[in-house]
Amino acid sequence: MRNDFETFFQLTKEKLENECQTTVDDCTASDVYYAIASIVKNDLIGDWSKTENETNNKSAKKVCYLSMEFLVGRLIENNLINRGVLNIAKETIQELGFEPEEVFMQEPDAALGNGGLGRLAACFLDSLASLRYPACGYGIRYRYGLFQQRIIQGEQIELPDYWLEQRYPWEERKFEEAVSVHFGGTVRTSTHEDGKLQFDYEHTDEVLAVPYDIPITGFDNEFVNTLRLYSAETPSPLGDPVTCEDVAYYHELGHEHDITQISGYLYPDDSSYEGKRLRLKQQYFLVSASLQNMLRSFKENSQRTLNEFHESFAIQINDTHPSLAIPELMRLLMDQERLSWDEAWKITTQTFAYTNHTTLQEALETWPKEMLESLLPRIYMIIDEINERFCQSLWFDYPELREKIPELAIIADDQVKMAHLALVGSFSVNGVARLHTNILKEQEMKTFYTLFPDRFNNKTNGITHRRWLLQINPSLSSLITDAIGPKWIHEPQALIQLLRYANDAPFLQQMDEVKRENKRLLSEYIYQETGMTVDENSIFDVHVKRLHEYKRQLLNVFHILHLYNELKENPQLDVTPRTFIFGAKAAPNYYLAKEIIKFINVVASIINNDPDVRDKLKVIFLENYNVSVAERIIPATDLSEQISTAGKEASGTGNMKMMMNGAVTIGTLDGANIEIRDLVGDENIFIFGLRAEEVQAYHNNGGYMARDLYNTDPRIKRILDQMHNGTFGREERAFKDLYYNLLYHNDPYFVLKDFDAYIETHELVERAYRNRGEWTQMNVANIAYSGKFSSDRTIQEYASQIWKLKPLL
Ligand code: F58
Repeated sequence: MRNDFETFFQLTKEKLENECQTTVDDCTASDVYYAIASIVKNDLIGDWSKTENETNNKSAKKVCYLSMEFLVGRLIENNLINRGVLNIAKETIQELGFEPEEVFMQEPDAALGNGGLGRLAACFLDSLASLRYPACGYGIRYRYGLFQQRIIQGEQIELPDYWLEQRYPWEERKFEEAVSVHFGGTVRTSTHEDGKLQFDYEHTDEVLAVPYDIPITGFDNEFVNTLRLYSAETPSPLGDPVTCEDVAYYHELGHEHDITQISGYLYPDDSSYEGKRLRLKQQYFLVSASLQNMLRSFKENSQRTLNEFHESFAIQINDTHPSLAIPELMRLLMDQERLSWDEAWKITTQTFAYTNHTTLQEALETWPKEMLESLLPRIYMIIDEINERFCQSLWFDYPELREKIPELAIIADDQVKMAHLALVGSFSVNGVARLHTNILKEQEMKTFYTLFPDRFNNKTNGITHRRWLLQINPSLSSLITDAIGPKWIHEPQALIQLLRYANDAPFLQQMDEVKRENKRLLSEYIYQETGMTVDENSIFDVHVKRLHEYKRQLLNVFHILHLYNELKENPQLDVTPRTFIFGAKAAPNYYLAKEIIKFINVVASIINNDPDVRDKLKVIFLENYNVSVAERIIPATDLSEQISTAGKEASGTGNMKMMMNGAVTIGTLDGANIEIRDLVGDENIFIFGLRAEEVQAYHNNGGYMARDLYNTDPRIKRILDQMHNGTFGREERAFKDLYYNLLYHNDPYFVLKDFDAYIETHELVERAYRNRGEWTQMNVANIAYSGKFSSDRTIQEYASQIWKLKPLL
């Protein structure tokens, strides 16, 4: 595309007329959005097929990223930046009488993920394309993304997220590449003419997996990868496209509903893992369709033999959710391609790599044996055989581990343990931050680590600095580029050069102004969303992430209440004004998490309406936290709350996004916070609280009594009593369950234990913030050292150390 305004404007005009049936005078923001998306799509389509053809022609190895979640958010601005036309698109929009933001907002925020795990997958796709690695993301095209959250009288209400209501311009339906996925039925065993066993499946339910492809553009290159999302549809009995009669026929059987449910909605829960049949169906649907697609493409395009499949594909499984891919590849290689078990196993175990994202026991997936066996009989047979062979090898090759076999087995107590399947069937298993990987090796997966020491490796997470700095914080990005040149956009480690400016007063002054402006913009948004005005000079103290007890939003609220109580007692107290900003969704069935949301909102309403503290404290809960809301909040953050119970947050990625935008972290030594601290040094971060080893020691040996703290620390007693005696709710029972959990269940996430250290550390924050010059220096240091947390670095490590993948130049 010619990158000049005239051409772009002319193209937009033509699109409006030809595709939107409107004119430059009558068009709406939505028309302009579709017109511009269409220009970008046309512009990239040639590069898209070129990328695919080149990958095939050069027999280049490709990585396939299998994930139940891709939290992509909006693509329009990202694509305009990547294709180098953002500024002329903005000019065009303004010429047509609209604000760019108004037009970009027309795109639905694709919320096909819950949080960090899904967003990581999206950042990885961005880096893969930007670094020219052949790659494909495989996921599900959920008709409903993560629920939309409304807060009504302080409580979370979930509404369906029907994001496909209007046409989604980025996707391409590829019906000709649809494949069938089979569920249920029975397996008949016989002897094939080649003398090997033959497995035939009878009376199965067939589901059609129809791919929808989304282009993933690289930054400032002509590289375009694919995100392939599968939709579940009813197959036509004749194998032809579905007709009206077929639909009626299936409808009658209630079939269609069951089938389309498979890509119906995204599951929002990891507070406890319950075997849900529909989720199991989703997982198999995803992996079966993806693997059939890979095999088909391999046979069509590759000169290699099947034994070399792993030279063409590396498959990364994002947590255990897609781990049925392991038995599925075995099935396809044996039953369809007629390879022997040993041949198939060799290929499979050279192909798969598994990433773990959690050590929370309750979040580890297991499936009831009967459920798996009845839904996927052949897959169950294969898992059973993998398990049998694994246990045999333990028995014969590791006699010292014999007593551990029940603990290590894939199938035990009538449950199938997906993490064990993933560990046995992959050549690599990685954690997502140094501490997390060490916990896997030394605690959670200790015996597996002694068995397979070479499989374990760490890949500290990263985020794409192009979206999370360049796109969302244009004024800071310009300031950085003016100071150190544009190299950082391609090589984020170059941000380190900003250290040269750490003592440059005019630069620090400009940094401060940028932050102020970003805070002003966020204040406007807060006003628009909540009707609340906030003090732009206050500390913007931000806690945004999924709501989970281990993330300890409750600890944050206790700090707020502590300040409130202090101010009520002594209204003259000299505190720097603070605006506490929360954003969080709770899984709909996670009762305590929803109570915490309610608690935050009740505390907010008391504080915000109390004239005694109104100028000093404000508490804002922004509803429906999602990628787009994060994009507004992060550039305006002063203080980044990363206060999980040590050992529980695998990595965290919000911590990285905030750091990269200059925020200073208050956090525990958990996940990637540790690596942030290692880089910026203790002088540029506020660390407090129990360490992971201490938390573990309390778990193992006891020795912590929450009640003792209640009895000895009057600040804690005051807050808990308020929670319990109705101060924060008219109902007699208000927040008693949170209270009971702390006192009677002995504070499982050590909120009270870390309270004192947290309060003290916040006092240090306040002191530091008052010294504007020093605070801004901390901001600079955080940005300067954030290069390591670019997903480009993470992807280069995966590519060279796990996938053995080369960029296509
Ligand atoms: C997150 N997991 C980790 N899970 O909590 C976070 O520390 C890490 O940085 C991130 O992965 C990326 O590695 C996470 O987001 C989920 O969203 C669950 C997935 C399964 C359904 C319930 C939510």
